[in-house]
Amino acid sequence: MAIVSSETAGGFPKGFVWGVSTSAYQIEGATREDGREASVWDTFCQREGAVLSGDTADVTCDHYHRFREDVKLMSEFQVPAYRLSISWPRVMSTDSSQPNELGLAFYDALIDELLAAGISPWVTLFHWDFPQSRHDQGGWLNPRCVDWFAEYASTVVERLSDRVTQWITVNEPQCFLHFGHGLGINAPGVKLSLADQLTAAHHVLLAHGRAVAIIREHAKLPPQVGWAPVGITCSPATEDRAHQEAARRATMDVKADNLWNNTWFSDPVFLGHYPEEGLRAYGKAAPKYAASDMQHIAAPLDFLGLNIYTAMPVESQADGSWSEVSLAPGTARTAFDWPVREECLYWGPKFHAERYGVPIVITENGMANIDWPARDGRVHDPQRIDYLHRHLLALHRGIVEGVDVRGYFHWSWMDNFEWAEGFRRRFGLIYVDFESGLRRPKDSAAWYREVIRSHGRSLFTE
Ligand code: IFM
Repeated sequence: MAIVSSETAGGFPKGFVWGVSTSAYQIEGATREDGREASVWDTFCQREGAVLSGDTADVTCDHYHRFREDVKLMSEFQVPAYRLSISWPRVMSTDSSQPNELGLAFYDALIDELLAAGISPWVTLFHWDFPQSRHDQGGWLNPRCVDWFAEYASTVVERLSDRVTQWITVNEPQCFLHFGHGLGINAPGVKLSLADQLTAAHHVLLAHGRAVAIIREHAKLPPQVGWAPVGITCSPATEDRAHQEAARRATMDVKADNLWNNTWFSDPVFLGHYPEEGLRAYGKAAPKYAASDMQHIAAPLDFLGLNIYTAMPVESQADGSWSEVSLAPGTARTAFDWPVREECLYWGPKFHAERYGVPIVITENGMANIDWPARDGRVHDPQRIDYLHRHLLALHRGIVEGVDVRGYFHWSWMDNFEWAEGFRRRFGLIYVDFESGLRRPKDSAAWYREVIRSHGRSLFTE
């Protein structure tokens, strides 16, 4: 990854990467084509009441058939980098241990199309679509899942690493473990005990480490490797030192009853051990493991990807503890009810960079909205533009102060299947009519093009 220079005044550092993100399951559709195996999400979508309005991703954006059109649109909007994910059940055959040639051919064609358009592909190996057949064999709870993931990762690296240099192993382990294996409200929809969730999490960490080793050893071009946990962020109520310290501690805290935290995941990856607070909080539920596991998990990374959407304000208490601060009535919220708190892109990267000492890439940030085509046929989304503007300025502030942030990927390039929330709310810069498949760039797409074109300078002229 190019070293970012300190020329930040009025713009972003040289080499800073602008991009957009999607994931395979959310956009591809074609769930039963060309030998694709069933994913746990296909099964989950069939479960009565599991997904809002009974929506499924059988077609979603139909990107599998329309990827050329999508890449062309990206090129028209001058997108330099595109973060996509590979569908594991699409590229491994029904017994999940043999490559599926047709699935791989799809990604070959997609990567070729991107490169021909001058767009750099950032490939995520696992963004939640786990093969159903592997889940039936125990899924992430079965220690063999590490080998299964290694087979899959080797297949993808062997096939794509002559053209792909940017790799992300796993997206948001907190989400698919907490929501999918703890609360059971995302696929695979199981409710494991805390101890079992932590065992599954340990296997995910090992699978991540194996994938890093595979990429480093087998990539045909020099790779850059990272991973993309959810960057759960707390912000200080005011910039008073004590509140800043409270926010830092709250951001790195571990709650005893769930896996929704940063450090249980990123401490092993970057520091080679589970956090003390986590071991204390989880007590007997914490996994037992071989000492050598941590060496594999802590395989060095080039960057930490952070998916950050909001922040929870906290304040310091007289006894040194921290507490949540209630938001003012009427605080701006997105269509997901997530508070609009742009300071998340200042404090989140800063706290993580200070703790882990690695370059940061914002791998996701954006907002859900209820967008629709207006009578003039265009999709006006001033709230998304304002959300982005605020967040990019907050990110810039950290960069000026020395936080090493190397890139920003907007979530999402286009409206898509928002997991258990179906299609009702939209995250895209491109509006998708899910009946006809028609794409319409929203106003925010044109606005973001200007940010990209000016390398962030336009943020300071409006
Ligand atoms: O759509 C998701 C994505 O798949 C993972 N991160 C959060 C996004 C918005 O909810």
